[in-house]
Amino acid sequence: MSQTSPPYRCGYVALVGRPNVGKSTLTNALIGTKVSITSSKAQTTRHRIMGVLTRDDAQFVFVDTPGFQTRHGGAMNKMMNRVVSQTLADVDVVLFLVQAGQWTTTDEALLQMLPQSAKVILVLSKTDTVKDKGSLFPFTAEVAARFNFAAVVPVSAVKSRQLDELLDEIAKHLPENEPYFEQDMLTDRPVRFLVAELIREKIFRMVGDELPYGTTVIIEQWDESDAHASIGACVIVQRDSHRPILLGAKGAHMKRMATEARQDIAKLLDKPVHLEVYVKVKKGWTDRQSSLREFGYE
Ligand SMILES: Nc1nc2c(ncn2[C@@H]2O[C@H](COP(=O)(O)OP(=O)(O)OP(=O)(O)O)[C@@H](O)[C@H]2O)c(=O)[nH]1
Ligand SMILES: [Mg+2]
Repeated sequence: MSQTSPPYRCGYVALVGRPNVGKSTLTNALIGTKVSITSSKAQTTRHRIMGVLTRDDAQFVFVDTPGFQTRHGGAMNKMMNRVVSQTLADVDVVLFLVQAGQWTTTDEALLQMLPQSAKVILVLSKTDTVKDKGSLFPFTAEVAARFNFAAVVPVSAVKSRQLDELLDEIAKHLPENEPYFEQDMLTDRPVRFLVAELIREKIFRMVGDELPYGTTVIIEQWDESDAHASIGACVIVQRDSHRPILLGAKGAHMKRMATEARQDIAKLLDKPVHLEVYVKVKKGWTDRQSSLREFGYE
């Protein structure tokens, strides 16, 4: 770096917001790679997931978080909310996502938790869904008046609108630091985790509302050579009655989900994949701390 170039910036940037507001889609769009799964169902993300973007002038360490919610109790939901509050305490910049034109009591609750210690940028998400753009001005002014936001940026992750503007705005507020990670680092999550998540994503996307919340995926077998990978994954459900729903008639439903997951995994690993998926019942696992730990939840 020459004497005259501006100092390099690097820091942690959390994405927080109510379930389904578009945090994971935005994380993936900002770094340009899929590190976090997405679906139209609320509470898709369950872990803190890091995604790194390295530019010439700055390195952004994004931290995608579970949707913060105030409606459900249970060990799993408490754990997910805890991830949000712990992440907020530990970052340089916060992206507070609010869906353009929609303000809810959950947004209000999260607003109360925003730290004074970090720079908070108000991000209005899914602007492509708003037909009357003019209506966004009063909405934006009203939300912007509720907190000392460092900036307000409307975006559409799906249409890639305003993403560079958002990155430039974030970069201004990152501390001066040398990059924390190698340039080719994309996430801190091991590839096995990403594979389990891709399978969970298909379940979230392809089954009805009653099932995904009591479901998790464990990788039980992994054989990989240069040319090929053979993976065995177990889907844990919390009720006997969930097994036939997941499998579908003659296993057709599960077969479809496994096929879609296998295609994504083959792309991720860049080689052909043989994927076997089976189902086990573990009653009430989402309410037990010990099961959460056993299945890799923090
Ligand atoms: N039209 C439109 N849809 C979007 C946009 N961003 C996200 N979505 C959709 O909104 C839904 C939720 O997106 P996610 O990225 O999974 O939301 P999230 O905030 O991570 O949700 P949780 O992990 O459940 O808290 C998905 O169906 C996305 O395709 C956007 O910019 N425009
Ligand atoms: Mg998410």
